[in-house]
Amino acid sequence: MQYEKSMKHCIELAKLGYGNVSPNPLVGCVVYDSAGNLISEGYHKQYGQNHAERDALLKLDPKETIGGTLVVNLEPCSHYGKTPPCADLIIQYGIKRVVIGMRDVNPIVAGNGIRKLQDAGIEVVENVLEKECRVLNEVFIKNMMGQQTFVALKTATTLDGKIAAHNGDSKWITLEKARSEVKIIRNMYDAILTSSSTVIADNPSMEHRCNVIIDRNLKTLQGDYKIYNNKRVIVFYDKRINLPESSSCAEFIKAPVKNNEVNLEFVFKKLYDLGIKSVLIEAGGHLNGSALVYTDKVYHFIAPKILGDNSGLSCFNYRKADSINLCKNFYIDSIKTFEPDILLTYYPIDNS
Ligand code: AOF
Ligand code: ZN
Repeated sequence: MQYEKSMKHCIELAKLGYGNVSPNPLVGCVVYDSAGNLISEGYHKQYGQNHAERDALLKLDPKETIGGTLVVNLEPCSHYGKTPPCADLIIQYGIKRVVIGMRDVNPIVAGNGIRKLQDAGIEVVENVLEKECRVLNEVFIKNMMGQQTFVALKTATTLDGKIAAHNGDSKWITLEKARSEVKIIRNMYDAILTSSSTVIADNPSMEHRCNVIIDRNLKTLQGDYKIYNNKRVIVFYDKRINLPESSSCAEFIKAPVKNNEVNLEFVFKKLYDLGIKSVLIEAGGHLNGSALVYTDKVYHFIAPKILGDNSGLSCFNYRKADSINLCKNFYIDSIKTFEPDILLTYYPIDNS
């Protein structure tokens, strides 16, 4: 049996949980009988509901699974949480071999699931497509390891790195295929974070279940902006100013301000405490630049256009490097085409 192909299948199933399982991991599972026939598949669908392994096994009669193989992208759990331990159910179903993508980083599980299976005489194959499985659950890993919100950032630029012309015109840099991919990316994150400047300049709807606006002086309260039509809106503002009494359109949070900027470390910490375990920043060069030190991942769409204007707006107003060896460095994880545009996905290299 080709485990890598089965693991890819698990990853695809797991992705069906995007938008519904946070703060839990994305998990998919497939089951084969003793002859190697695929007999079931499952995934974690909703926070608090069955784990992927339980979802896949409960569709079967234990007679069918005796001597079979179960493939799952995350180590089966060993604890009583919202549901009983998946490892126990796997043992009850007479599975002979369990193939795992990565060990669980949740300290309650962390190897205990594997031990439970091995103690019951089950063969455990570890680390199949481990890198892919870790990328799939990079948010869960950061949450568990550092109790911090995962910060992603999306930008769309011309070939010469501009997000708008000098007068602010930005519609449209990328075309339909790229823009529908953005909707898919947004759904992967618990919230979209933007700035008052972007709200005022573009009046975007940024449709999402949770939108966060950094608005130091509460400027967005002076207009009628579409972003406020979303389900949940959180606004961070300067703690030294007074909130107008009639402000009921959002949750308002007082934040410390330094050098005329809302303290982003405070913002991300507060979001984590509010249960927002991942955010996607969609803003202009100013917020993008300030957020870069906190950013875990960048989605950078590039349109095959040259603005050719030095005074066009750049995607990152970051600390100015006087020499190339002072640049902040990244590694490119993938390059995908959304014709006629491309999407580069990159991660920061530490200490640069
Ligand atoms: C999931 N889905 O398919 C697997 C998980 O609160 P609970 O009971 O849902 O448990 C959540 C933990 O269970 C989670 O942090 C992870 O360690 C483990 N495995 N979780 O949500 C799954 N297999
Ligand atoms: Zn479980």
